[in-house]
Amino acid sequence: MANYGSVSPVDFPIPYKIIEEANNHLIEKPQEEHEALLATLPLQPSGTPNFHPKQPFILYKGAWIAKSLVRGALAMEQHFKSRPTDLLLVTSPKSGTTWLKAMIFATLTRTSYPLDQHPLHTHNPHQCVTNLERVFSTGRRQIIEAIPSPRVFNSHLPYSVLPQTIIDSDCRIVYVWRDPKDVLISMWYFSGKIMGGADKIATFEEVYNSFCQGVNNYGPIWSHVLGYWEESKQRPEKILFLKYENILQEPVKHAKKLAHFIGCPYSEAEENQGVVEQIVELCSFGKLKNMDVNNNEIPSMSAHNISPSYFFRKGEAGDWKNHLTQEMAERLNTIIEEKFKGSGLKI
Ligand code: PPS
Repeated sequence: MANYGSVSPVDFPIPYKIIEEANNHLIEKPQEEHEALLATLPLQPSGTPNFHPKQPFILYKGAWIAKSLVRGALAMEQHFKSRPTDLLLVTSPKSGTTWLKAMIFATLTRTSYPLDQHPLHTHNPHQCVTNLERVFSTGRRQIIEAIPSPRVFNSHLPYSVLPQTIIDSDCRIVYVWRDPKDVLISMWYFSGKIMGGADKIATFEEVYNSFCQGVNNYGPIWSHVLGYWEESKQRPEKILFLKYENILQEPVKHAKKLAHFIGCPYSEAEENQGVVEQIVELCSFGKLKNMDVNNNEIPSMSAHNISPSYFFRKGEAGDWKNHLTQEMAERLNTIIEEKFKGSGLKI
């Protein structure tokens, strides 16, 4: 395999983990120059739960974000240089990030590897596509620069927090959102796994109430969705706006749409050979959930009490019906419908 320790020309993305391992000498001490600003930002209201007690949410440009990730966003604003060939997947957490990381990565690399030897068999989707604000918060900005084009990243940052370079450049954004009620349930279970029981920190009712107030990871969720929705209406060539439930319902149609948007549409020959269906299958919940790579421990994740298996739970639409009372569902729906009013968006 080529040496990815320096920028070498390739025409497909390399799993981020391989680049990081080849460039680990570039990791720096995280920047501390924004500490004064961080100290002035409002802390989450008392009584609102947070599953990372050492990482309170702070209010930055209208969004509740864990402190270290605001640090990452500030470092991105200062140092990140977007390239026109960059591709950014943006989601509110628990909205389909893992799935779309796999889909985007597999789509872009489909002619680079036989599908049965594809890197997704040996790398978790999060090792293929990394999160920008997280790597910037951990002193890895030089690694980001060392990645050969085309680069693929993900971010959970709201549109209002994206660095100007991303907004101004020709790079493209794929945005995925999901019924917030299912986001809440998915978040509850994920946090529970990390904490060895979510109710060690807060009751489900407390988490629900906080979510309804907009105080959750990168929340409020309605502002997150609306920010990208409004911009995608203005610049459809820049932002592809997708919904998790729609992809679940018609995966092949969405796989084609995605490939077209990211500049590598399926040829007629590929379609006739069933390549679209093969990519959809490779990235399907059932396939990824059962791969060894998504069940074995990964040291960098274990350090944060995360197992790759935590990213695969049910992979369905509507699990909220098993957890929310009708009253709870109606209250959250009403809040969101009110916020979405006039935008053309519906849950
Ligand atoms: S994270 O932490 O933000 O990266 O989490 P994210 O991947 O956005 O969300 C996790 C939920 O996505 C489901 N999932 C999938 N659904 C469909 N297809 C595939 N391939 C897939 N992979 C992960 C996962 O099960 C979580 O949803 P829930 O409702 O908890 O099952």
